[in-house]
Amino acid sequence: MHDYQRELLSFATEIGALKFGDFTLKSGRQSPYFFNAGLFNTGGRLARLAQAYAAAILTSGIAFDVLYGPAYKGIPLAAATAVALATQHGRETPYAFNRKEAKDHGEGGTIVGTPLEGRVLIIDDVITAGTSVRESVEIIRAAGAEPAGVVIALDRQERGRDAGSAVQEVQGTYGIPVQSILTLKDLIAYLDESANDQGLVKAMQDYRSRYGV
Ligand code: OMP
Repeated sequence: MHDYQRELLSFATEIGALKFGDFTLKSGRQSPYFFNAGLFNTGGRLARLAQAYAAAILTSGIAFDVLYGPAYKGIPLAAATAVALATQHGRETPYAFNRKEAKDHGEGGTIVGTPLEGRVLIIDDVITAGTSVRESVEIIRAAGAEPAGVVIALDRQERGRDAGSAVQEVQGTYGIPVQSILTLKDLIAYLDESANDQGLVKAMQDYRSRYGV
């Protein structure tokens, strides 16, 4: 694991953005853990999350022209990561996001920020089944731009609609890379070395055997 991954993992646990217990997911699956990106809800917290995204983007080497954050949760992620790339890495990065409702007055349209042109990198919080990413790809293509890849905080490494993981499906269907800051595998390795709770490690491993790839 890179330092930025380890740092995010321990910080997310500290602020309760990464929680262990019993959670029902969008897919209906019962999960022993949940990652809530919405809890990076202060300037300092968001700055730390954005630093990790910026590091993951630079590590991935994905070439892109515009950073795109899907409404609603992707909006602060795109904005804050564009700030981190500019102020910490000297990379001036245009960013955009969508409105959920089209606007018929003023500047109109559904895209706010820089126009969606060229290679567009999607930034989102978590991929479980990949529903949110599919919607973003359609919006980008409808604007005449091309998706360049996806960067997420957590890849839960779960089966999607077929036998492969949702991330593999996105990579295969659209031919674009998906870079995650953390994966379920990282979480299990971290718990295994840092927590004294072997019951939790086992619950995570069981979940992975049941729904993972
Ligand atoms: P997909 O759109 O099916 O890939 O599911 C991803 C979404 O699930 C995220 O954008 C969240 O709304 C939600 N989610 C989390 O935020 N954290 C988790 O640990 C798990 C989920 C989830 O419900 O699967």
